[in-house]
Amino acid sequence: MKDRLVEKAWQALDKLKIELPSWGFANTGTRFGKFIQAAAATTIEEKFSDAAQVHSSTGACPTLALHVQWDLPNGLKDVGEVERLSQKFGVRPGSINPNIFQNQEYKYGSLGNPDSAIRKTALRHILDCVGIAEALHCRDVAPWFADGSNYPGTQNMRQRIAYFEEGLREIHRSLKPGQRLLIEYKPFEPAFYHTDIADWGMAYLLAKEAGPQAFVLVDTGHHYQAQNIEQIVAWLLHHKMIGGFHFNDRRYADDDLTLGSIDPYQVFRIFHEIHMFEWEKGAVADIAYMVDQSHNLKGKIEAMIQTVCTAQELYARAAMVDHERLAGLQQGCSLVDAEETLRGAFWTDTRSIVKDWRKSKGLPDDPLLAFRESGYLERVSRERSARNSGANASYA
Ligand code: LRH
Ligand code: MN
Repeated sequence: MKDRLVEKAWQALDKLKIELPSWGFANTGTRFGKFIQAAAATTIEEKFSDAAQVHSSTGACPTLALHVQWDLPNGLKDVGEVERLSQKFGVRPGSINPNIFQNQEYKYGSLGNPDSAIRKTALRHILDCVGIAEALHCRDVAPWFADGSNYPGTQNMRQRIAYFEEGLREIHRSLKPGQRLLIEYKPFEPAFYHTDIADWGMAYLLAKEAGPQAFVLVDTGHHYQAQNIEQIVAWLLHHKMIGGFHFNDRRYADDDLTLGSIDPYQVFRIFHEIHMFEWEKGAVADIAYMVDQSHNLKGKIEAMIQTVCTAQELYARAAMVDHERLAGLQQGCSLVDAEETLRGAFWTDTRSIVKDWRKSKGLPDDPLLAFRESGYLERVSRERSARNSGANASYA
C-alpha cells in the first residue's frame, strides 16, 4: 500500500507533461560563437526525431514547441510536413512561436516599431502563426518581443505601449475559440536601455487589454536577480492569468541553463505555489509547462533528458508537501513548523519514487542510461556530422 504522500507524487507525475523546444536540439551559442556538435539537429525532422527520444525515455514530453521561422520557413505550406513528422515520431506540435526579432526590419522593433509598415509586417507574421496553429490544432501562440531601445531618449516608450495594445488586440481578434495568446516578458537583452514588455506587470496589462484568451508566459530566466519569481507566479495564479512557463536555470541573466542545475529550490518553490493553489481550489491550473534552454556545451538530448528528470523529481517533491498541515500552520503563524513542512518535502529524495513510477508505466527507470544504451547518439552523430562540420560557428 503506497503511503499517502507517495500516492500524491505518483498522481502528480501522471499529469506532468513537459513541452520541449525544437531550438533546444539545434546548434546554438552565445555572441562569442557557437561550438558545433556533430549530433545537433538542423532539420525539423531531426528535431522531431530527437524530441521523440526524450519522450520515449521519459514518457513526459508529448509535444514539441515550434519556432515558425526556423521550423516552418514556408509557413502554412510546411504544415503537411509537420503533420507527417508528428505522426512518424509520435510527438505532437505544441506552442507556435512567432519570430519577430531576427529579421533586419526589426532593428527598431516589431509591433512597437515607430514605422507603421514594419508594425504591419510583424502583425502579418503573427497572424500567419495563428493560422499555422489552427491548421496544426495547436492551442498556444507564444510571441516573445525583443522590442526596446539601447539609449535614453531614443524612443517614446508610451507611444510604443499604444502600438503594442493595438497590435495585440488585433492578434487576439484573430484567435479561434480555445486558442491562447501567451505573452512572454523579458527585462533586457537584446535591448539594454528599455524593453517594451519587461516584466510580469506589463505583460499582464497588455494581456488584459488584448482580451480573455491572452495570458502571461513566465520564462524563469527573464527576471532580475533579486526578484521573487514564485510570488509573481502566486499573483498570476490568483488572477488566473498564468498561461505557461519557459523553464531553464541561470546564475546571472538569461543563461538558459538546464533546469535545476543552479537553483533547484527555486523551481521547487514555483511548483509548490502551483500545487498549493490546486489543493486549495481542488482543480488543476491550466498551465503549459515548457522548456526553453540552449545547450551550448552539453549534449543537447542528454541535457533535455536531465531537464525532464529534474522537473519530475522536483514536481513530485512539491506534490508531497502536506498541504492540509501547512495551511493550518500558516494560518496559525507557526513559522518554524510551516517552514519545516515545506523544507522537509524539498529534502525528500524522490528519485526512487520517480523510478518506481516509471517502472509502473513500462518506462526505463533510468532514462539517461536507456538513451545512452540505445546507440541513437552514435547513429545520428555519424549521419549528421558531415553537415554540421560545415556549420558557421563564428559570431561576427
Ligand atoms: C527569448 C526567449 C524566447 C524564445 C527565445 C528562443 O530569450 O526566451 O522565448 O523565443 O528565447
Ligand atoms: Mn523563453
